[in-house]
Amino acid sequence: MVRQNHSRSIQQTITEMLRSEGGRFISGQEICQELGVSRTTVWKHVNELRDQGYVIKSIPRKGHKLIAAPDTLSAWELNPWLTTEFLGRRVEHYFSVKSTNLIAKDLARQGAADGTVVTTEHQSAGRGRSNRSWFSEESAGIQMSLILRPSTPPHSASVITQIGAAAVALALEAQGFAPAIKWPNDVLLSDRKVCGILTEMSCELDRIEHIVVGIGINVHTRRFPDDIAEVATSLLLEGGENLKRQALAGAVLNEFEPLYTRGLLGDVEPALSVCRRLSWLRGKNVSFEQDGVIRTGTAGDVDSKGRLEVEIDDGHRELLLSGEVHLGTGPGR
Ligand code: BT5
Repeated sequence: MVRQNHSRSIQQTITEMLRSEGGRFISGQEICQELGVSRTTVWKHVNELRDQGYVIKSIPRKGHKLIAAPDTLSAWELNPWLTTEFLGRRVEHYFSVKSTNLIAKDLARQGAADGTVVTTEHQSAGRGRSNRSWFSEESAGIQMSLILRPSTPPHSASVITQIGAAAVALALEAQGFAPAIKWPNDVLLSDRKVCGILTEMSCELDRIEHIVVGIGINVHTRRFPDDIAEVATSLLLEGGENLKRQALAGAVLNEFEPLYTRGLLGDVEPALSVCRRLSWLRGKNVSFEQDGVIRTGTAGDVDSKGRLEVEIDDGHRELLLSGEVHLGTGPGR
């Protein structure tokens, strides 16, 4: 795990000072004074910022000038895009981790605040449901995990995945895309998966300790590994050429917070109505496993609790709370 925010306050201050100078040079001395650190320390951090992709021009006796900032998901780069009250107000950003969900669960156990968000540029062991893996390419996607501490009972948690899917879909619609939501945790473009959501919960019998909502979005990915090449897509491949990951991650958090806050008050309709409007499964022949038996039927709507209605071929209706639903008669999709 390579942590990138150990020097956050110094690097944040340096980038803020360089930005506030509106493209002019700012002297090393001024930065030293503001931060109360030595010139050597300022140099070290300016160089570290360069390693992170900041283009900074430095001229002796003139100082430093910011030429370009990278599209990273650090706290201070994400912050200007947020309109939230609590979500993302603390961001833990890492260059590379196994999985942001694992980090978020650790942080949550250590008491991280409600709304803390973990972001990374790269996951070496990104996780899907049921021990499946999630592919990501360095700095090409959004990988983030939201730590939530809802006061609602554990049985209400499954709807949070759908709040996540609705938030991503709304953020994509605002960018001009036409997403569909494949119940319960996928967002699709042109029938291919562009986003997956992994919700994990730690709870007691009647109380949620914390929930971690992991969201992975393929943004700039051009090529996928062979095993998912037919089923995956990215915003770039769907025509989103110049999207900023920061803007999109911010938009997802901005959409998530009000849907979640309404959900906490017992009103999950704003999120579920988005899932219904954009439902990819409705009317399709589907199959799912129940008690070791594969059952087939026709997918209906998402009900008022976020469950998927399936009209079983023998005529009765099942309500699925979570789990796998495949198109047709078996796995493949
Ligand atoms: C998911 O699982 O779709 C949940 C993915 C959650 C990823 C986020 S990234 C941030 C956070 N940290 C993590 O470690 N995870 C979360 P599931 O429904 O089980 O789908 C997994 C399947 O999607 C895989 O078996 C592949 O078939 C496919 N897949 C893997 N990577 C993909 C990608 N980048 N784009 C599209 N499909 C992918």
